[in-house]
Order: sequence, then C-alpha cells, then structure tokens
Amino acid sequence: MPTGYHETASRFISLSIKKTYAVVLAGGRGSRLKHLTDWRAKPAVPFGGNLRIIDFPLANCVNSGIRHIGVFTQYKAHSLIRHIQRGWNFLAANLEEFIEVIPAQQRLDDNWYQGTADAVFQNLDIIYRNEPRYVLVLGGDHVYKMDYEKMLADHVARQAEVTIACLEVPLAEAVAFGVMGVDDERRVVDFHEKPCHPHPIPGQPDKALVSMGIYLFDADVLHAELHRDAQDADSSHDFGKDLIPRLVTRGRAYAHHFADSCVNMVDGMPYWRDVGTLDAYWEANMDLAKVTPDLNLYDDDWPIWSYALQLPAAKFILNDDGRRGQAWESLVAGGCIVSGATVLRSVLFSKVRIDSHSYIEDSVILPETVVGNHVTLKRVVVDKRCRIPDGLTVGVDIAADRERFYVSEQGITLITPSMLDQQLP
Ligand code: ADQ
Ligand code: ADP
Repeated sequence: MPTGYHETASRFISLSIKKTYAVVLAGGRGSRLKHLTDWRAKPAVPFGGNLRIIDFPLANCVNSGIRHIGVFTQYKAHSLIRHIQRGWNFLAANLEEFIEVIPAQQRLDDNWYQGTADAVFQNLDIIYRNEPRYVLVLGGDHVYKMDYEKMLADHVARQAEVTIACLEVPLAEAVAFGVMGVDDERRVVDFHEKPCHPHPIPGQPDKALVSMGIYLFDADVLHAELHRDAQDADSSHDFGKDLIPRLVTRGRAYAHHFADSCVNMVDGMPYWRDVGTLDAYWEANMDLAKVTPDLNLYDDDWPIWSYALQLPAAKFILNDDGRRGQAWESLVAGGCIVSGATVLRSVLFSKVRIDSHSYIEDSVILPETVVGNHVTLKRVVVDKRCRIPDGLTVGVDIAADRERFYVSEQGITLITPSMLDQQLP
C-alpha cells in the first residue's frame, strides 16, 4: 500500500460524505402502533420524553456529516412537518446544508406514491439538482444510532453499486424483513422481501440476516435503476420488493454489518428498535427509565437533537395534606407538575400534570396530558392531550379495560382522547 494511502482514503470519504444526499422515507403509517398513528405518521410519534422517532435518523445523518437531507412524507404529515420546521432548521444554509421536507405532490402524474421507490422516482429532479455522488435511503421510523460514514467507507472499499445495512434477528422474526444471503466477501447473493419461510444464516439455524431498509447507492446506479423500474409494468415500485432484488442479481450489492457502524452497543450487540408495535414502543420507552438504559441519550459525542418548547423545569409538590409529589426511576420532561402523586418507572413527556392521590406505574404519558385525582395507571400508554378523569383505574382489571380502551397482547393499554370521548378542536 503506498505511503499516505490511508490519509488519501479518509480524505476521499470525508469529501464523499459531503456529496451524499440522504432520502429519509417518512410517509408510512405504521398501523401496528394502533391509534397512536391515527392522526400522525409513525416517524412523528413522540419518544423518550422529549423526542420524536424521526430525530434518530436525522441526528444520525448530521452526526455522520451528511448535510443534504430530504424527508419524504405522505401519510398525515402535519405534525411531522411542523416538528422538522421548528426543530431541524439549524443547518447552515450558507454552507449549502439543508433538511428539506418533500411532501407527496403528484409531481409526474395524477398518482400518489405507488411504493417507496416511486416516492424517490417522483422527486429525482429535486435530489439530483444537488449533484450527489451517493444517495443514502433510510426509513424514518427506527430508533438507533449509526455512523453512516463508516457504511460509506465500506461501500467505497467494495466498489459496490449498492450497500445494504443488515443485522441478525431471531429466525422467527425474519418474516417481517428483507432476508439476505451473503458470500464470504459479504456480497449479497440472494434477497427475499418478507419471505414466508426465511433462510437461516448458515451454521446459525436460529438466526437470519435481514435488511434494515438502509441502502447506500452510487447516485448514477440509482438514477438508472429508478428509470428502469418506472418503465416496468410488473413492478410495485418498492425498494425491498423490486429494486434491491434486481440489483442483487447484477452482482455488485454488498452487505454492511450494522455492528460495524453502530454507536450504541449493548453487551456487544448493536441497539436497534423497530418501535412499530404498542408493546415494542412501550418497552423502548421503559428502557430509558431503567437505571442503566440500553439506549444512551446522554452521549455528548452523538447527540439526538429535537424540537422542544422552552418550558419551566419539572416541579414536584408537597400537598397541604402532607402527600408528596414524587417520581422514581422515571423520566420527567419540562413543564410537568406532579402534585401529591407518585410516579414509578414511567416516562412523562412535556407539560404533563398529575394530581393528588394518583399513582402512575410503568407507564408512558405523552405531552400535555392531565391526570386527575385518585387515578391509578399501570402499564399504560396515554396519547397526547388526554384528560384522565378523577378516579379512573386502568391496568388492574384488563377485561374491563378492553371494553373501553385498546389492550395489547402483552397487556399494555393504550388510551387516546377519542376513547375518553374527548372533543378535540
Ligand atoms: P418495511 O418497513 O415494512 O420494510 P415499508 O412499509 O415500505 O417497508 O417502509 C419503509 C420506510 O418507508 C418506512 O420508513 C416508511 O415510513 C416509509 N414509507 C412507506 N411508504 C412511503 C411513501 N409512500 N412515501 C414515503 N415514505 C414511505 C423495509 C424493507 C425491508 C427491511 C425493513 C427493515 O422493505 O426489506 O427489512 O424495512 O425495517
Ligand atoms: P402531535 O400529537 O403529533 O404533535 P397534533 O396534536 O398536532 O400532533 O396532531 C396531529 C395532526 O392531526 C394535527 O394536524 C391535528 O390537528 C390532527 N388531529 C389530531 N387528532 C385529531 C382528531 N381527533 N381529529 C382530527 N384531527 C386530529
């Protein structure tokens, strides 16, 4: 290897990351989150006390040095767009850095996006106006911390046409993913989108290698493939179903192991969560309230930015009758008031009020919810702006809860304003 090779290579990567355009696909509904996505897209779902899910892929981009970012929206995007406008406007426009929101606009014909590849195809001119050398395609609805620059270095070293980020999951869960087979060089040799009978990893019968839905393309290759796909009457115009399998057959698709670029390892395993079901959403939030959470939000080297109102600090009140307002092993965001009530192992988002004699355990309470007096909530997720009436008990008699609220298989109850017959403006 010639002297100075490494310096030249790393300089090339740092220049290339600047010539990378990130497409964040944020248009999906995420219907398994039930009523939490009745009125907002999954990437806009609040997470971890003062974040929204979309903040993770966006922060990963910015922390990785990618500053040309388009967020592609479709389903119920109002609060998602508002969040990005308010919270993600700090990039330096004078340095040509940007995060732009690309709403579905029927730009080429009268059709809304047919599939994820079509969402990108309909906006090719917007993306390529920036003359990218690489295009990184990401989902907007996963919680993880990843250095995409390492994936780019891997892509360049392999001279790949497309690099697919992958991880190992239990075989039984693989039906929900794109399942890949790779050779000794990590070249992808087969790819099946959500197969009924996924292939295990050779030598590991209980595990499968799956796509994370994160693709890094040579910009020219993506451009040509999207045009080819658009002409294909049999295509569903989807990355996982159509484009990726076709590129795999060309022989220059490579797998990149997430563990090699993850910045949040837990006991040697990379942290990645699809908080796509109510149970997974509850669990990932509960994790943050643990003494040592799996997901580290206190890492100054990889901050997760967001939009948050300037609010007064959380307040805990000792009532006149001597009852303490208290919270243990919990996250309590700004603007909260816990008055003569007890909160245990829970996450309170901003501006939550909890009144006297109430008891909250193992619960996730979204912003601006008001909990009355003598309320008991156990293993509950409460949607934004709920008014929980005095005396309500949820999480003790599951059969009774099922009549009024949504209760998951694991026994997590979801309460939304409409389930409380609350009129919204
Ligand atoms: P899924 O997540 O099931 O599988 P999909 O529903 O197409 O695939 O969603 C991918 C991303 O695109 C999500 O972030 C979603 O919000 C977004 N999206 C969906 N429709 C959109 C549209 N019309 N406009 C804009 N954005 C849209 C994918 C891959 C699998 C892989 C898993 C990993 O297809 O191969 O294993 O991700 O989770
Ligand atoms: P978020 O909770 O994600 O911050 P909002 O509270 O602003 O979002 O609601 C998301 C969007 O859905 C807004 O446009 C809001 O007006 C609309 N919305 C929310 N709930 C209802 C409802 N029950 N009926 C009609 N529109 C609703």
